[in-house]
Amino acid sequence: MNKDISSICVIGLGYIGLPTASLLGTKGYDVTGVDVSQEIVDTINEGKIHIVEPDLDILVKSAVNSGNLRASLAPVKADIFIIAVPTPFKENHIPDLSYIEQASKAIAPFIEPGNLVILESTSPVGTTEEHVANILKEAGHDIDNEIYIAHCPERVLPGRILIELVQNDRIVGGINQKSTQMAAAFYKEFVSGKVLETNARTAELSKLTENSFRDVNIAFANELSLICDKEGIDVWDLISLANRHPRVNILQPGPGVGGHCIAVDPWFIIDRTPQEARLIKTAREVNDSKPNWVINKISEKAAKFKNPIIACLGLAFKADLDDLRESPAVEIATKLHQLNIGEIIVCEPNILKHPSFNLNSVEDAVKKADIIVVLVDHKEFKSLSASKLSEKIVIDTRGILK
Ligand code: SAJ
Repeated sequence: MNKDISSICVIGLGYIGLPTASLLGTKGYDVTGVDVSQEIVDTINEGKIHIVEPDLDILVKSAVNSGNLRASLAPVKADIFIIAVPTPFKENHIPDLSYIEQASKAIAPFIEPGNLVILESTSPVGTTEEHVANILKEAGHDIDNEIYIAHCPERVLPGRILIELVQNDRIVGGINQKSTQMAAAFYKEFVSGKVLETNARTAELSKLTENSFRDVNIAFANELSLICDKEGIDVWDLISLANRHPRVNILQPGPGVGGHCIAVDPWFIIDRTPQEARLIKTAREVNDSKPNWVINKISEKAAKFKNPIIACLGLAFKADLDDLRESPAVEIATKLHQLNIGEIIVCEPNILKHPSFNLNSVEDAVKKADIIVVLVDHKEFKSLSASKLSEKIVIDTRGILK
């Protein structure tokens, strides 16, 4: 631990802020985590967590019990401020930077000369300079000489957050050289991967590029699934064969792309450079249209029954998580329900209740259903035996029941 830095204030206690705050707490820093939700603040102060992520409960409990982590509704003075708030989009896929702006305004009165402010939230190019730095400048801080501001995008994969938080390489880009150096020195204290230095704008675009790369590649797989369906070819066989080529590595098709990152971040590039980002936009459209394609497939099968029971297996945006944000599975189940083509029953082993659906166990859902639709590759579904499915119509959007 760097002796010059002892206190850290983390703004936003979600999927990134909470793991980061608790990791830093267990490394010996004095950490205050800030969130707008009283419920979240109370939960964390009891040493508990409000999200599902492997081992996070143990880390939070240990950081809180050691006295190094506490949650609060308001920021406090600190050596380093880390902003880890959401960056969703508004209508027409316009980035919504209001959470970043609110967080910057909230910490402004607590910042002192020598402090470092790090924006970890995924952000459109220019956000660190034009929003965070500008707000702090307007609040009276000397951003050129007295305080330091940098962007260090989070790059962790939900489900592997605690491992990747430490092991992944980090990209650090300051609004000036000194800010970059200060931020890089901080991450080197707890990251075992490389800490790579650049400027704020390149760091911003780098994060967006990584997620757009994945989106474009998933779109390729999803497009192949449509082509294979027309040609009567098994897309998973096709991909595993093509991937035997030493320079081919195709991702997996699915019911669409969900989550708060890959389905969102490419729009931050498209919004600023729409003429240039043609491939990135098309990929978004291919992936966003996949849920409707799945719904049409289910409707075709349902039309052969009088009032079929359709079991949707999974609501989360990907395997073995409770995260339903931007989930294509939720979109499909909701639209199927509205279409009135049968009785829709839902199974999601990672959540206890859902506002729109009564949840069934896997066994009940499979037993009752005429049509089974696999929407998420949860471990509970992978082990379904062929004998239980033999009488059913199965639409497997993840290719796990082969
Ligand atoms: N998906 C497919 N086929 C695939 C891979 C994924 O359909 O072959 C779907 C998933 O089911 C899911 C969506 O894509 O609906 C996104 O899942 P994901 O596992 O690809 O990514 P996320 O959103 O969980 O995390 C991504 C990661 N980015 C990259 O791998 C480039 C992670 O490292 C980032 O930190 C995270 O976004 C983020 O926070 O930006």
